Amino acid sequence: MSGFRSGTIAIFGRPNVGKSTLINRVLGHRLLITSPKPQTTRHRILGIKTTAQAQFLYLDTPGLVGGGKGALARHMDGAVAQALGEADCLVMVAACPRLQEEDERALQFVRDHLRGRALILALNKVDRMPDKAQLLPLMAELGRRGTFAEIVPLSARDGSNVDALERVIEAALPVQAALYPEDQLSDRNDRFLAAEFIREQVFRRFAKEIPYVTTVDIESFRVERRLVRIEAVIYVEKEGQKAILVGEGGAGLKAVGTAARHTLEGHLGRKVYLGLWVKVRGGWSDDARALRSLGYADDN
Ligand SMILES: Nc1nc2c(ncn2[C@@H]2O[C@H](COP(=O)(O)OP(=O)(O)OP(=O)(O)O)[C@@H](O)[C@H]2O)c(=O)[nH]1
Ligand SMILES: [Mg+2]
Repeated sequence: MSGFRSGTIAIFGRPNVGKSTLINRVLGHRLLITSPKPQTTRHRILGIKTTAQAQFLYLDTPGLVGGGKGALARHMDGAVAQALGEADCLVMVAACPRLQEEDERALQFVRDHLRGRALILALNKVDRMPDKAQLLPLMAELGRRGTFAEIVPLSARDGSNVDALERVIEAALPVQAALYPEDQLSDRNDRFLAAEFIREQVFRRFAKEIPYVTTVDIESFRVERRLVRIEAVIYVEKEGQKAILVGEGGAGLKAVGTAARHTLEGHLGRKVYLGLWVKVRGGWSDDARALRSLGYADDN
């Protein structure tokens, strides 16, 4: 096919600006987990969209903080650096109503990785600017910096102007054949996504430190005739955290399981049985070997 474009797009920015929500919107599928808490995304994950003219390989990345301490923080910064290194097109996501100090730090981080590639700014959450007259001065101010080849205001939540971003990205991709089969949605398998959907519910339902001391391991994943049978363990660092997560009479764990099962059934288009346990594994987040055994080493 002449003129077909295909390439990798790194989606990066500070935590919580809506990177994963934006990719889900573009894909029209709930592939990536999202939550109101920062640092929800921990891995570099590919979301693939194929049209008649192009194949878009969107790389979701963990929110960029830079210089975080501990093995998990280093893993997350490394995942961003690797995505920026391999992408054809760089899209920084920021959120209305203004750029913050953490956005400036993310910008500083990418400046060292540009190598002549254009930088596109997706200015997300415009639905939060009730007075659109405020948007124009912000756009003008950002434009004057000369840092961004394009600035696209949009809302990942309601979908407005997301198509404009897709057009800008398409024009930036190299002319070449598709790199993945046209019906492939991700580079991650359903077993990996199952763990993510469980972790998503912990991020959405629990306050303070609980999400940050939690990881999920899928012990078995079996496709049976009538349903998909999944057994999973949620790891926390201390006994007290386990008690909070399990909740009174098991109510907390049950709510996590029910909601995660619904997301999984939506993704797989099949009935799911989900068996869920909580176990304590002290210090997993700062132990490089524990991280590897929990699947944190395979993406950087
Ligand atoms: N109002 C509004 N909220 C949004 C929009 N896009 C995302 N959000 C919300 O912002 C929060 C963060 O969204 P995520 O997609 O998880 O953000 P992220 O940048 O991937 O965050 P990390 O993975 O933690 O770096 C969620 O509560 C989203 O619902 C938007 O366009 N408008
Ligand atoms: Mg995310």
